[in-house]
Amino acid sequence: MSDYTTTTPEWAVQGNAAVMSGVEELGNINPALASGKFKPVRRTVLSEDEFVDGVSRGDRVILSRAITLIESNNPKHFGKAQRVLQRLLPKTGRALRIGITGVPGAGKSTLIEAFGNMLCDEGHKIAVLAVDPTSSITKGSILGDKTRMGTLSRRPEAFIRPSPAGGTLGGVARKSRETMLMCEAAGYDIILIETVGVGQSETIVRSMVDFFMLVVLTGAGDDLQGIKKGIMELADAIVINKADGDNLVKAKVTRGEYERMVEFIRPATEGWPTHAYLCSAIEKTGLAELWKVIQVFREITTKSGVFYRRRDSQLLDWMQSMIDEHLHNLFFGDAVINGRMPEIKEAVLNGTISPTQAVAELVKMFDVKRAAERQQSVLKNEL
Ligand SMILES: Nc1nc2c(ncn2[C@@H]2O[C@H](COP(=O)(O)OP(=O)(O)OP(=O)(O)O)[C@@H](O)[C@H]2O)c(=O)[nH]1
Ligand SMILES: [Mg+2]
Repeated sequence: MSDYTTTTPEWAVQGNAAVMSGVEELGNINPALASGKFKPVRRTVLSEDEFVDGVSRGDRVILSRAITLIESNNPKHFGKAQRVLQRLLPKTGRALRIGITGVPGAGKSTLIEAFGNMLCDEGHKIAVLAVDPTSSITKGSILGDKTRMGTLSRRPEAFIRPSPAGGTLGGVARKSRETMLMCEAAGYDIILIETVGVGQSETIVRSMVDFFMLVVLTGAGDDLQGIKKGIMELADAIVINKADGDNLVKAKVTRGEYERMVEFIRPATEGWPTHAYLCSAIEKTGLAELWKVIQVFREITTKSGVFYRRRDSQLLDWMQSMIDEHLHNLFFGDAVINGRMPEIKEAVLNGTISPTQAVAELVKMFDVKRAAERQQSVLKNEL
């Protein structure tokens, strides 16, 4: 099969390599190319076998390309990506998946850098991913955060990948999950996923990970109001970062306040009480303790069965949400439905028919099989 990246210029792929190695800005490469100084190099097409073998061997360049294939919106790449992933599935599921959310500037990236380095020192292989549904505009927060992950991005044991620019929320969720699986198949045993705590991205990440932490700042008074109670209910740990220098005393007070708050909140994980912890990503304090907490969490929840029960329900929820989105797109993307919708809406507003009757009529008009045929290529893009 020769359907992959025959025309992808070298710099487009180097964009990812640059993030991993922390060598050059993407922006430094484009102008040179535009000026005609360098000719774009045509990449060889990798076969399904080469993808599977390369990822299994932990080849970072091939892993990067496999993720690009997963992220591609070209329907031709979709089938190939799925076949590669299918073959790699037996190698997935062994990593510990950790999500990190928090307000902008809380120190998530700095914490990941310090925490990731510590884990690499202990012999782990770390994959750092980002989920940022707005990344088509910002080009992925991690790209901008490269300076905060400078040392981690240069380590051979670490692999850093910016958020997919998926378009739809469902697209970003699917691509992020499959990217995580690819990294697991490549041998990364700890996956760290950063997301800004806005919109629905934290819910997406919670539904992908085993352990979820909320990074907050000191000065609880203002902060607590800025943090949605809903986010606290998703967290297995609340990490008060920047507990250093003059801030330390304040951080301890903040910790007490969060401790009192979580008493009134249902824990995110059955049998695991959420607590607040102090750390400083800059001074690298509290990180070893945090890691200990996560290990105890894994031990307890594995023993109780909650760990793998959550994984199972995450898989089924994922499938369910894709079915929902699929059917939604099929229905609302259907030409017949679209054609009749204005007049039916009008009839509802006029009081000629009830909303219930309107739905019954629309559903009667909806020919699933024909709509599916019409929508097939569109759906492949959006899945
Ligand atoms: N004093 C102190 N400053 C810190 C600490 N951690 C992060 N910072 C600083 O806080 C600022 C924001 O840090 P980031 O790691 O970019 O925060 P973030 O949560 O990833 O931000 P977004 O990606 O924009 O959401 C930077 O200037 C860091 O140097 C810490 O432990 N102590
Ligand atoms: Mg960040």
